[in-house]
Amino acid sequence: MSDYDTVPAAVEGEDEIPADHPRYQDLLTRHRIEEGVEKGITHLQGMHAEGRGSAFDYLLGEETIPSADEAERAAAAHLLLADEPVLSINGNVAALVPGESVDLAEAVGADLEINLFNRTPERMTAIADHLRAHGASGIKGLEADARIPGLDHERAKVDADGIYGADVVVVPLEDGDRAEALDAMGKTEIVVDLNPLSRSAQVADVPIVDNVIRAVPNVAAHARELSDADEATLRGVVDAFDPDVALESAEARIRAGDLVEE
Ligand code: PTJ
Repeated sequence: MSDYDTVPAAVEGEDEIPADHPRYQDLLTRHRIEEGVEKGITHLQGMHAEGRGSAFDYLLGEETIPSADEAERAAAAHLLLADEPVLSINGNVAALVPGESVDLAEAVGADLEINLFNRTPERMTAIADHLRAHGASGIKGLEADARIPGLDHERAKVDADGIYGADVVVVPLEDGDRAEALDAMGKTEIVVDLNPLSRSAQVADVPIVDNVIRAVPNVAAHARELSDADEATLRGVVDAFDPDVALESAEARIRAGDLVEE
């Protein structure tokens, strides 16, 4: 029996969540998503997406598995090699890892672009303000002066000097349609998705099967560690990574069902 018979149901701020609670990370994630919805950043559907993700995370053991860490290192190398890298931000990512996304963008010289499935001017503004409050500048996605070919929903709207022109794009918590369309455009795609069977993870050059809350800071840490590496070393990291092996390893871990204690 854990010291915590109950989960704090409603907290005013995340510092009220006991850091030694066995489900701390899950509680923190839930709290940030709830706050994101209240602030008009996260869409209500984002709660559903989070619930799905958290079930997979539970089965993964709520930790970065070794194959995900390798993927995060390969992602860092891709981003450092890129000419025009862009990190795509939706309502869940903005709520869960705003400061961490700004930090990763700084570490690899990438732009942040807001791209929403449920796009409204109000949400675009709320997310841009939220990212700026966490230190972002030059946020892209607001112009929307280009379109991803073959997509008939709001996620097709991108900036010409952002996602449209990017060579490497990080797409966390993606819907499969856009991941496939970006793949068809020839982009190098780094996908963060806790479901190794999702279409986005399947088309990614680098599928990261990890919680975005752990993945984004870990890619930044790898990027800082690799920042002095020469091009040949970075290419070596990229070439050594096999997306199929990473996906198989994550699926095997989930199917092993070695459940963490509730
Ligand atoms: O903010 P918007 O309007 O762009 O909408 C964003 C959502 C997430 C609602 C939209 O993209 C959506 O509906 O996504 P899906 O199709 O539900 O896919 C979300 C995927 O992300 C699922 O495969 C989840 O398993 C995964 N996921 C959820 N939470 C996390 C996650 N992956 C990593 N970290 C998480 N915290």
